[in-house]
Amino acid sequence: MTMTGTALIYDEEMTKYKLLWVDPACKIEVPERLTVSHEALVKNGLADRCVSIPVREATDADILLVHSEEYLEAVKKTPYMTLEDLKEFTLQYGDVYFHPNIYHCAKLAAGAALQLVDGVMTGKVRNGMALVRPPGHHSMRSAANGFCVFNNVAIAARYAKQKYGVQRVLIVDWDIHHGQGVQYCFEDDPSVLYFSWHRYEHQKFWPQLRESDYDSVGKEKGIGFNINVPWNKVGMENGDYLSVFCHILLPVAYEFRPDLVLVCAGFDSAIGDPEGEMCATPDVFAHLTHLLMNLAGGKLCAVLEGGYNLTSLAQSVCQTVQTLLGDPVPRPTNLNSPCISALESLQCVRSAHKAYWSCLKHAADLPTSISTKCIKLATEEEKTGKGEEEKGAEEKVWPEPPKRVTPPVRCALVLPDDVACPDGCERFSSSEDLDPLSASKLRESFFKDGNDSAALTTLSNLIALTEKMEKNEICSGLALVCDVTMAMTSVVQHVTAFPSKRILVVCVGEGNVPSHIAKDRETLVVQIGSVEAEEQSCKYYIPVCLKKGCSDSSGFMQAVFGFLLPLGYEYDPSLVVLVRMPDSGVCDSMWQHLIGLLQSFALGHTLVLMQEEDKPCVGLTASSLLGHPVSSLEQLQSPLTEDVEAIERLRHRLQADWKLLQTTAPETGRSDKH
Ligand code: X5A
Ligand code: ZN
Repeated sequence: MTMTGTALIYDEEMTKYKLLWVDPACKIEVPERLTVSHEALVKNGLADRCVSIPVREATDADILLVHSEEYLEAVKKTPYMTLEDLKEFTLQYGDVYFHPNIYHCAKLAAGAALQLVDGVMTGKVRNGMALVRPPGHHSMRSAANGFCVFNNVAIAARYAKQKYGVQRVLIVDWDIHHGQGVQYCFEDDPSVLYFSWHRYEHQKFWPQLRESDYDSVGKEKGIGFNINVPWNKVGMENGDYLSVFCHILLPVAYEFRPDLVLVCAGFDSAIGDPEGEMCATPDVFAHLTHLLMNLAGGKLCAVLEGGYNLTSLAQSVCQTVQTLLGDPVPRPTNLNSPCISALESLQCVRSAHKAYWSCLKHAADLPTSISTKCIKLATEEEKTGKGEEEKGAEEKVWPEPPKRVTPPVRCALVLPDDVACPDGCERFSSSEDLDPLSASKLRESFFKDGNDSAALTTLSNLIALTEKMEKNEICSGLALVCDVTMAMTSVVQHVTAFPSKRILVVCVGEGNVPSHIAKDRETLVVQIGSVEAEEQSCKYYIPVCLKKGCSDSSGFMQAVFGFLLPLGYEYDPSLVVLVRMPDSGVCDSMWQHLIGLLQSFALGHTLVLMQEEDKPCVGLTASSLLGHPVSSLEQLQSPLTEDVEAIERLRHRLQADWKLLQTTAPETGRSDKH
């Protein structure tokens, strides 16, 4: 088991079928979707960095894990059909076409997903992506649908359970269409959690199913294990997507504790796509991928579904694969507040699932006005004829995502000489002395008596390290110091002396944060612990108070997903300083997950400050800074009611300033404007 490396599965053969007649519904599903995606990976040097795994044909037994014998036998005949027969055969299904070579390609597409599962489950690679055609998530037990022939991801999930005894599989479907085939396959199965967001427009958008709405939560034993997030407007942006991840998917996924994550990786949810008509930019997929990468010990398999704007598709595929490879994620771009319609969906989903997930137990109820009023508005809008075609017609333009550069040093440590430097990291000690001005400032602030030269050296190393991080010569850092508060203070003072530098300080555990840091708007301080100072919170000092402190994992995760991540995204720091207060009580795996998640910000520039007695944690901290997979948390209990209530009070107070904290739609003016 190496658990490193990223698989790429691709075979040109899957470009060798196409639409042979005129059908406006199917003309966007072209072979170039695959060639441009693959060429972009090659051109960006990403294909070369992946472990290439060959495709195989899925066997009958594999396909029968999901599909009926009658259906398989029918599809088997298609290679021998005449054009007329193929057209006729196609007619019994919705929005799909057949070709003499599609059966072969469909076997390869499903087989590619299985090869990927094999690679990840045997530990040959950590994660990977399969570039396939035809896609899979619309196909049903006995029907092709929506360009899909066999349900690649559903087959992969059943296969993983059968062959590897995987107990829980999370399927994240970020394609812009509802993967109804996946939903039907697993709706009564609690071992597979299916999450899908999709353009819905109150059932006006294809496939126009009642059961794609938020209230289809699964059935029988599988109740609660089907999560639908309907988008009732087009034009959703990065902020809408990330908000759903923070407030729905991530808390539920961490509570579910999957052993394997499968992604129905459709990129028709990206800007420029003629089907989705959404406005999320390709770099958002770096974030979506990154946020899922420490679930299931890092075992993530992404399988291509839709994506019909060739430019947007290729860029999005590159962002996804580059993130799987472990490169630092870009700063979030175009991050606006979630729109009202997105907030309505968010609120509906959270309320529909509150009975099934303890992380959502205290979610707001649904005001009865939402669903009914929305439908009314939708109809009115139709009458006024606010032309959807008009909106779709304007060609979207967006800048190409900037090249993502990985600093030569991934993780550097400032350590006392007697502490060994972990593998893969560099021990940092500044070659140059601190400039005289900074040195005298430090001496003045902390060493009035001027005798602790070891501590002064540590602090000046720390500052030199921070400077190298700013220059992007070093990605992340870790320092073991004798006083974390002093170290935090000197780093903050130094960095905020430069204009446009913004620090997100995350304090884990108790301990006073000096008030000048707390009040400074160049720093956002979020403190998680049994901090008593609830009333003192202001826009830039946010204490999230937990009765039992950081040892309470469920409360802690509630704070991380519901507060820290949305705040971090909205603040968009240039540096994250993570301070581990002495006796914080945080458990090792939660600490590691926190580090992984914080690397969503500031190009991965995270500086961890720990006090010397936390020396035993240096290794696992460095490992997470290097991006190594983290093992799952132990089972989460219900968060304490009083904690959740305190958190909700804080949310209400802060959401006027921090829009990504919102989990409900405002009471008035619903959904009439994007
Ligand atoms: C895989 C996928 C879309 C089908 C749209 C048909 N299918 N109108 O994106
Ligand atoms: Zn799609």
